[in-house]
Amino acid sequence: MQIVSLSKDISLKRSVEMGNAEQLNTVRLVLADVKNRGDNAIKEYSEKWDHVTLHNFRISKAEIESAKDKFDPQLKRDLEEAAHNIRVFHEKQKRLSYEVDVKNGSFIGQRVNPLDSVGLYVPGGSAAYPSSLLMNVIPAQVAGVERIVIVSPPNDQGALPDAVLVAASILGIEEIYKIGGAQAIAALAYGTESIESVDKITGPGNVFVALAKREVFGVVAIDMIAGPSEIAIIADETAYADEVAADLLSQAEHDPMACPILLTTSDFFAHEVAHEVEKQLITLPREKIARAAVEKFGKIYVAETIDGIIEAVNKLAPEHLEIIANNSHDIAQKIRHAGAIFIGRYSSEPIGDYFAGTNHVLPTNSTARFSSPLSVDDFIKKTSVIYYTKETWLEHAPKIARLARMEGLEGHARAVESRGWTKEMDQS
Ligand code: HSO
Ligand code: ZN
Repeated sequence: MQIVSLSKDISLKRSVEMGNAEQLNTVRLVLADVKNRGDNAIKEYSEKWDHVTLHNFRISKAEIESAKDKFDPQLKRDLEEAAHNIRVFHEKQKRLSYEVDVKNGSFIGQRVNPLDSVGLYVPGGSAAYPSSLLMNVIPAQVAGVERIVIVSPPNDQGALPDAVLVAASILGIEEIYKIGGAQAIAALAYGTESIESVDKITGPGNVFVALAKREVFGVVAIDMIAGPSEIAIIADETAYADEVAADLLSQAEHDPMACPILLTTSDFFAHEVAHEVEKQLITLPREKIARAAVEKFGKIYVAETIDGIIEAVNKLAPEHLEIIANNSHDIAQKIRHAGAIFIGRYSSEPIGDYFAGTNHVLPTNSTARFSSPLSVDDFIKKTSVIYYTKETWLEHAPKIARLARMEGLEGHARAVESRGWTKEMDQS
């Protein structure tokens, strides 16, 4: 891992491939085709890209039951405990509707309602993470979303991984379709003969899925478009080099474009960690992916002062930040921009990925400067409510009419006066 001294031009920005013109063209064609031809178009694209002939997209109860029967009971209990922790954490995010009294019995308010329906995209292949299913579905359930749909591309036997079906069934989700790619996004956005459209689409996917989500935005809502994983670790010589190296590799193994970085005030520790990363890479089953990330985007920054590191991290706004130093809590207090902060030696990043209860869908690419982890807020919306009684209307109509006329909007002024207001009533 490259060791450099910390400078001002530190950045997480990788030229993340967000699709080229040809891919965008393909996506637009698929979206239009599914919009026009519905199920038949989806069947054709599933044959072309997923190499399966589908008569029926929906996963049957029998398929879910058989996945459950084959599944390791210990793993099922682990998933259940993780789901419980995630639910407890997200319950705290629920928002209440409120009303503000205005005198004379009038009030204004904000009503909070869940979205009616959401669709979660679960990627296929080695990126099929049951943990991500929990992280997307549970906040939607806590928000009170009635209809939660899962789509996921089938393997060449036309099936979905048992772990995905078991995670879904633990949460009581039954509407699961084995379709993927841009055609699945089209089905969720526009609806087909057999799949009813949803109001919002969440979840990660490949470049075609990401492009399709961007294209249907406006017809439906979408969540963030998350980029490859990032981890920044602030550590001093009180940390253990092998543990810090292991944590850097935990995120490097996600993606060749992942970004693992260490920031330290100790040159000696920097060299120790670089050595450890090399040593551990050799035995990592996903060595190839992790090595690509480490070599291309991994860096160890050595800084003069811890304050310099804090400033750099606030600028970077990394997805994950670990702090393993002698005053970790004090440092954590000074961090304003990060997706999630893991404090101290025993808060290794995967704890957040799987189990603690916080959401692992986090802003990447420095967007933590202005956005937040996936939460219950992503599955609710608010409606404003206004109730004026006659007395309140009488008191304020002249002011409102004056403001409207100031903007040259006579129609607004007349509307508010139309309930019988006369000049004589204007005492204000
Ligand atoms: N670290 C990933 C989430 C994940 N990790 C899923 C393991 N499974 C998000 O950055
Ligand atoms: Zn992870």
